[in-house]
Amino acid sequence: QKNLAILSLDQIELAKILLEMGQSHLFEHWPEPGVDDDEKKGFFDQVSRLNASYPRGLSAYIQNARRLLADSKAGKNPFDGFTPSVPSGEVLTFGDDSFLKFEEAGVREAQKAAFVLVAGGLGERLGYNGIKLALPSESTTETGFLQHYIESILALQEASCKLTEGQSQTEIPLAIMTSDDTHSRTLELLESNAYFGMKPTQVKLIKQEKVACLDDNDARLAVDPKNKYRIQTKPHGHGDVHALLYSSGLLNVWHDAGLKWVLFFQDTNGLLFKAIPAALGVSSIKQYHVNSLAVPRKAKEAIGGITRLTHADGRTMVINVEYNQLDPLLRATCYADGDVNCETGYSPFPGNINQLILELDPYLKELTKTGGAIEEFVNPKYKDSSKTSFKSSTRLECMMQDYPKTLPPSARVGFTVMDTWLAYAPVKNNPEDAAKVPKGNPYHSATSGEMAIYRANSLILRKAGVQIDDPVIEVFNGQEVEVWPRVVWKPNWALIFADVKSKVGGSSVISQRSTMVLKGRNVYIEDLSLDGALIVNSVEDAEVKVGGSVQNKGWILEQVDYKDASVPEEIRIRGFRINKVEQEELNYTQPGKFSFKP
Ligand code: UPG
Repeated sequence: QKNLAILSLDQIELAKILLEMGQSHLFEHWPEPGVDDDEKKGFFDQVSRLNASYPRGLSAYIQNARRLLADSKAGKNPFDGFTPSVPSGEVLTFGDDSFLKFEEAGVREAQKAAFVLVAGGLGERLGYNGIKLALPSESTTETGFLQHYIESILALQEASCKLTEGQSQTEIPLAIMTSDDTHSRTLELLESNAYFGMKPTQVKLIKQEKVACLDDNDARLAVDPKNKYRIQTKPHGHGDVHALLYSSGLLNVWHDAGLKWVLFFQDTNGLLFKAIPAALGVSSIKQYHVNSLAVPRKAKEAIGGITRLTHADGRTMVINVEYNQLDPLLRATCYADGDVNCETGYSPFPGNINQLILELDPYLKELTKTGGAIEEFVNPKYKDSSKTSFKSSTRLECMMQDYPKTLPPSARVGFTVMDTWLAYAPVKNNPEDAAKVPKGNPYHSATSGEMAIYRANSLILRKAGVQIDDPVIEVFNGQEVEVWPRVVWKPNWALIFADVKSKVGGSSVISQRSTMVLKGRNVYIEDLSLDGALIVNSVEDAEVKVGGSVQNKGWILEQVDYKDASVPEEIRIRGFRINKVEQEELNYTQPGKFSFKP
């Protein structure tokens, strides 16, 4: 009470809310006015932020927490009354006629799209100290994830405008959700690299706030162990992205600019943009309000399962069931063996890669009602079976893929399944954990993420008629992987399969030990026989034909032990480094037509 005198009117209001919500313990240890007054004001600054950043404020947070904690204590199953079954979606086969049709439609639509990258997570499982967006997606060109994403969006922007000639050049917006853990380093990465070619105004950073931790089933907010004038906070999860897009006004801006699609994606998937054009094409042709991208899922793989849930009362929805909930849900219903592979060798439930495409208009209408609040969950670690106290404080969490849960049955919610080799290779697990993944399941490590890029590019070239040697199996950091020729190209060389087909001709051959890097829009490969390393750098207006026999010592993969602390972390976590012994490097810096044939 005595401390009220030092507070502003707004702060007194916040204090009243806290007292009404049973949070008087937060002030119990406060000394007399005059002692630590600045810290006390700092406390209210924090409370004010917590209040403003949660849809409907801190009191709603506490109420929701009490409800969810009571459900958790009572052992209430969030899927009570629902029976899971395998849903059917659009299954695409790379390179066939319908795939090509979807890709073209997707490129056409791209100029009406906005991209949203969720990158607030630190990636504790990876054990990498930097932000994941700065991590090289592969070490042949050392292109980082953020650079690759931005270059892909720029290539898409250009291709889309070209397809609909006559229209003004669109700038596809990119929003990046950061958190206190990643914000300043993300901004610095962009600024020190001239936004990787995007206009700075094209990129918007939206920062998620953490939420208050909870000490007990009454949702008493936890005092920060490091500062008695602060509430302890933890991340709320990637579901925050919806509320932030709405409260920042970005959705309205995009809507007013005539945009039609919002595409969400995650921080480390080097293959994703190979799948985006076709997936967007599916959204457009099938008129999906919500389209999730999925890949065949191995049982127990740490990716959610896309599931049809049918309630006893007749309601149904197609939704992600998170990987830790899928097995108990299946066991409790009609799948006694739980999360196991079926006769195909895969889980019958498609795996959610959390690439969501939402149609903007219905999305904005829905968020106008909900403010972007997403169904939350709580996961307290109880001290004992009485479930009356926690081992450590907990908090509410939410996931962006739970957005469709509140949609009416009339909403058109679908999903698109693509081959894993084409669409999904995240970098999440540290070498030790990756090496322990059950045999046959994907590692989701820096090693497998990089190898997947070479494999995808090699397979695409094969499909376009290039003869590519089979891979060899090698072990890096205890993980057995296929090593294909290290083929890398910039997104503006080829974005969709039709681009690749138009740029390779004749009969070309690439040996397994080879490296080929293509940087330049108009580079054409014709009757090339490559056994070694070939690097082509070419400016926009040069047209270059590369063919003939290129043979040299090439670039060699050398083993690195992840425990060797003398090696930089981004190399160590892969288990190899590239020794650039010898290469043919072609540089075209002037406009004109060129042909290379040794
Ligand atoms: N992220 C945030 N804020 C947070 C937490 C995470 O922005 O508070 C970002 C993070 O940077 C990453 C993405 O969200 O880009 C996903 O986080 P991650 O830890 O990689 O997610 P997972 O727990 O592995 O699972 C997600 C989905 C799951 C899906 C899988 C596919 O929840 O359903 O199968 O990603 O990769």
